Amino acid sequence: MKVGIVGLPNAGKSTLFNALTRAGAETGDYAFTTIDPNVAVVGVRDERLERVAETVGSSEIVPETIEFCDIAGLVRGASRGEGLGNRFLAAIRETDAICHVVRCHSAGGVPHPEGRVDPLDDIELIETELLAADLESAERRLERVTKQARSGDQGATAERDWLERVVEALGSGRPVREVPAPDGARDAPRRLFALTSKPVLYVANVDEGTDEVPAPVAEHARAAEARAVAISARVESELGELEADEATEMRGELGISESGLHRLVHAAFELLDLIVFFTAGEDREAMARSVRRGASAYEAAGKVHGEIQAAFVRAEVVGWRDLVDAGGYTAARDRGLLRTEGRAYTVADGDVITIKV
Ligand SMILES: Nc1nc2c(ncn2[C@@H]2O[C@H](COP(=O)(O)OP(=O)(O)OP(=O)(O)O)[C@@H](O)[C@H]2O)c(=O)[nH]1
Ligand SMILES: [Mg+2]
Repeated sequence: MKVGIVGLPNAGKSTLFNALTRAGAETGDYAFTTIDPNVAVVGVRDERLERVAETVGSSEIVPETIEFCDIAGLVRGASRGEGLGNRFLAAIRETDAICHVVRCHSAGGVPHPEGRVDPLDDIELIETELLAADLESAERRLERVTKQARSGDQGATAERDWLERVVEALGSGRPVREVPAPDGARDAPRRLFALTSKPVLYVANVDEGTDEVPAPVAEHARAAEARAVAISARVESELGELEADEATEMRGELGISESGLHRLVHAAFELLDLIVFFTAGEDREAMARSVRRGASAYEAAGKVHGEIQAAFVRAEVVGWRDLVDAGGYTAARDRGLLRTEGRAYTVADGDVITIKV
């Protein structure tokens, strides 16, 4: 899973990125601290996987990963070349989701590029720039596809018709995700790499000590069928520098129940409608992989390895908690908790799957 981080300069994008990745990207209280994109891959900590690994005696834990890409801030008029322009958006064209960081904290020492803190206005400003960037690329693509359509290519004709509707929607302020692709051009959205076709997760960068998304941001997210989480990027990045038990103690003192990062990752999985399954064995690695909700055991096998998928005979499946409670595979089998399933089995979140080849 790849996630691109957008927002105004000084919104806290790199601070959040560092908290997520511990990658040590440069942050600063001036606009355009980030110029070149920062990219880092992080393992998603999953306690269930740790318990499974312990139960079956795995040699190593291999978590699912997410790649985060932190780019320069967008300013009003970026599409017309203001600030650093919008070319750096190309770095996040191929991501699966957008994480939109919105400044909601009121720390006086951090200048706001518009000179005031107004989360909803900021969101609209950024979204206007994303629409403008998509309009530019949709117009370019439309020109190319129109030429192809002249030769009578049916796919190109369907894509052209779709792009015409896309250009019209973008021009009137509607995102690409609101223009469904017709049957004849199913692949067209993928080829456009539109930013406004991606699901959005709003991160409200709030004052420390709060963990509520400001109402206007929450409402905006709801209307857009997006998700929103409140995080203090600064607190999370400071906690990220502590040892795990120190951080837990600090969280207790600050009254933050669950790690903001955990909530963010959780929300990203929900946003993308992903679930997690595990594979684990004695003296082998214990691994977590995500699949879309509703995926079959056969698709899950493909996430593990192409060869394993090709050789799929059956799957042995047990819920992670059943496995842990039983104390191992043999006991789980004796209790009738370990089931044999075929390729078509629909994977459930938290399944531990052994693919038999
Ligand atoms: N008080 C407070 N300050 C924060 C918070 N998050 C970020 N900051 C500060 O805001 C400033 C800007 O943060 P950055 O993470 O560099 O912002 P950015 O969005 O990456 O900015 P550009 O790279 O310039 O686009 C830094 O001085 C941070 O320490 C927060 O949650 N609370
Ligand atoms: Mg930055």
